[in-house]
Amino acid sequence: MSTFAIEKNTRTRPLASELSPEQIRSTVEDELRNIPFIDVHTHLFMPSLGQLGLWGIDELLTYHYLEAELFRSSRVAPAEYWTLNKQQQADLIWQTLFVDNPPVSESTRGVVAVLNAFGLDTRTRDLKQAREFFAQRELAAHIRSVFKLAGISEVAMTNDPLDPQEAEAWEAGAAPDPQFKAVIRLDRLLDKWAEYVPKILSKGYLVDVEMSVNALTEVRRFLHDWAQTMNPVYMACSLEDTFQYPEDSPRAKLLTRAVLPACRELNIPLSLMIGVRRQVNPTIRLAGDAAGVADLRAVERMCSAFPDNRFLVSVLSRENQHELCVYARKFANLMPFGCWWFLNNPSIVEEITRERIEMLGTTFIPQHSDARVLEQVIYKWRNTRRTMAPIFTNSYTLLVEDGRAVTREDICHDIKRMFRSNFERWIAPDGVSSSRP
Ligand code: FIX
Ligand code: ZN
Repeated sequence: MSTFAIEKNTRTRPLASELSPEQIRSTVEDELRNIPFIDVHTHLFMPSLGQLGLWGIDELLTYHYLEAELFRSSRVAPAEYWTLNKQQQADLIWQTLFVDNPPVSESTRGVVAVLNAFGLDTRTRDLKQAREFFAQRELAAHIRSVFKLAGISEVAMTNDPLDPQEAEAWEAGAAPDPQFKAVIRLDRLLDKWAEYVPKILSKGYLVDVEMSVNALTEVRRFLHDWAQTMNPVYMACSLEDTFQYPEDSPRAKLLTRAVLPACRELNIPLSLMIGVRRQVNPTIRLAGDAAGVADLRAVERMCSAFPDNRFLVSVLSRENQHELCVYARKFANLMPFGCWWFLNNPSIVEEITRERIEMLGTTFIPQHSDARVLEQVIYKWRNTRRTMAPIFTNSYTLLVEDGRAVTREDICHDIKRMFRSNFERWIAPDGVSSSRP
């Protein structure tokens, strides 16, 4: 009961569908389970992109998150590990992280959850059963089954037009797939301009390392042409913790004079994922990136300077999260999303999500999976639902305590907004610059 004395009982007759505090938790859990989510950032690939798509037990176990954990528990040095083949690597990781030691970390427990979801032995000493299971799966049916288990309807991919293997597949006419939304990934263009000028020239775009006015126009044409091929829902780049904007760099010129204008012309958002410290330990390859506190004044300046652009922003440092919420209160063209990478752990997801709700209501996108291997969406979204349920329950309980009835329709509305329509409106052709319904 509220601690504030109510001068007079102004409550109107209770709503027929008004939830009691006890009913709120179960209703939140129901709606989290019933509503299919959109996964707004992954490294998954539609089946027509062929071998780029990763799935099955050996890919699950050689995920770079697990490789980082392996090197903390195994005497095998990275240099030796990289000489092993994929199955040998997976066997070593299974033995070290799952047999020799209980798999209690977020990423190891995730593999257990995937095996369990398919009714496979989670205490086995070898991978024979799992390998036989995945070997007999037909990919299209497997994808449908995985999406259903994960409670997702579609995912956004990460598509790099400067990746030779991927570009070739798209140029060969890879069939689009409504469950896999394309996203033009810009890291190579922005971070390795001089290195990729010859490649872009070879495709018929008159660019130059000095980045003449004409070159920038040609980059916009390059982006428009790839947008024609991929039909992207947004463009994206990851940026280091040292990212500054504006800055006197090829990256800033490309963002200002090519990428942001192209996004406006295509009416799609730009996703900025800020705070990575690239390759602090290159001996462990993809696992070698770390996190750093970024100067979010760069986000402030971009949102302010480009009011007609819509931004999706995720930051990698826990220390930047509160600041990002404050900026989202200042700029309606800024949509915070996800608990990225090293933040995707319940203890931190809880803190981030609570402060977002307290400051932004439901005008943000709580989570993305960042899945690199298909079946990871099963555990990443299961964990998200499990972590979010008490957070949302608390928010509605407080609302009832403070004097406003809550219904199932309210809860359904908010979950749909956070996990679907905030994104749909952000990428919509008639895109709005806020998440107003
Ligand atoms: O830049 C990104 O998209 C990051 O998510 C990846 O580079 C990173 O390796 C990852 O998969 C994190 O979950
Ligand atoms: Zn990613």
